[in-house]
Amino acid sequence: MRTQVVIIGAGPSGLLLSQLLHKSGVDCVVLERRDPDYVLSRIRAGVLEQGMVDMLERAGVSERMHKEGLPHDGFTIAVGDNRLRMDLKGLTGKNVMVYGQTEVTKDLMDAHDARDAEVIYDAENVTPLDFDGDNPRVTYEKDGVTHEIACDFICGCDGFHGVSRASVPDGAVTEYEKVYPFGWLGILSYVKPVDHELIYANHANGFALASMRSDILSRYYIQVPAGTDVNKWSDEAIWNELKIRLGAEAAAKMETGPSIEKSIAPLRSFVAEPLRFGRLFLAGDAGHIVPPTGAKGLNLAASDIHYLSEGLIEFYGEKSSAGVDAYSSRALARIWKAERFSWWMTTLLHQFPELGAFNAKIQQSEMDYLASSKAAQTVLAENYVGLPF
Ligand code: FAS
Ligand code: PHB
Repeated sequence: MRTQVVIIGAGPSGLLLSQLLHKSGVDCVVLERRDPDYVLSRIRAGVLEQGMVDMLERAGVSERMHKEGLPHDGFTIAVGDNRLRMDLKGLTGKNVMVYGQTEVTKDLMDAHDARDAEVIYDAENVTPLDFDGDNPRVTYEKDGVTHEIACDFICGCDGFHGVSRASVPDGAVTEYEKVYPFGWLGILSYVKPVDHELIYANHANGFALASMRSDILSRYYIQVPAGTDVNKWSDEAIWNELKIRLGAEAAAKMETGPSIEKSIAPLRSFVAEPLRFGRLFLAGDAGHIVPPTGAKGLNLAASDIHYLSEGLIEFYGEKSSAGVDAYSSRALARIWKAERFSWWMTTLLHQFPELGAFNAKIQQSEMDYLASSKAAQTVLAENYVGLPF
């Protein structure tokens, strides 16, 4: 079999890239090692930047998002007894869209199904080969049969634990990593959100986030030590901790109920450089990870795919390799800005007992400065709504 681009991974990065390439007449095949239900079962991001909204519109998959998504003009930060509403719209003229990654992925899957696109699920042992030359190829196994696809380019959209970055020769990639000593325990529950906007809280017990997926489906998180066993946390214990950490005002109106999903995400900052190895590209979580505090993970995948799809479409349309040659440096410039912001939001909003009382005073002074300075609020707001692509 031959195609122009093989995409490894049918998460949001891979499917968005595939949809944009298709709309510009570039042939591609997507190889996904799991089945669609598994991909949809992972509850992840909840906030879309305008850049991602624009990408979904360009991909022709934004109709349900505009119907069911929740545009948010701001959010609240609470550090100790201080609460501050970040007026995103007032400070930047922009807002964010609350619409779960699961829904984004479902909309992309539906668009692929509607055009009978080549997305091969349950593809085992996907292996990118010969990408250091001009004739890359990918092999995979399905139903016990080994298949080979010859192509021009391979796009590794296979996430942090994927095969693409792992296939790059030792020494060809530099990895930058910071692992945090805590994770986020998240629950999803069919209860009314505690507020009409998100609340990020840094309490002496730890971080908490009140988010949502709709006006009847809430998403909450609490900071837990790295390595925590999620089964050690009953729903009741989680609700009680959320009431403590989000404060009396939220506790008084918090609706509680059974969790329909409960999981712990580890927190790390990670960047691989470069994001290109001959005819192999890395995009999305395959190339970088941010702590979810700044709601950047999924949105960084969007800017990667913006640069990569533009470069590939230009390669086939205008016979120019300028775009693909510039991909890695263009993507990394925006990635590192999001890494900085996500790290900064994480250091502001989490408890670091190992850093002692001085760190706690620094966090309080950060909050005091934010509360007293429109300039400081504007810096936070312009990063949260998303820096330009
Ligand atoms: P993904 O990991 O989503 O998708 C990669 C796909 O490749 C998967 O379907 C996988 O099955 C497939 N794959 C892997 N290896 C393969 C192989 N060898 N062969 C074929 N296919 C392969 N971001 C936020 O903004 N907010 C959050 O709250 C948030 N929470 C998160 C919680 C967790 C547990 C994780 C892991 C991430 C979270 N993120 C969050 C970040 C997340 O949203 C990612 O940024 C987003 O999923 C990136 O999408 P992809 O790059 O498509 O990677
Ligand atoms: C979510 O709703 O899952 C969410 C929202 C904002 C974040 C992280 C996660 O910063």
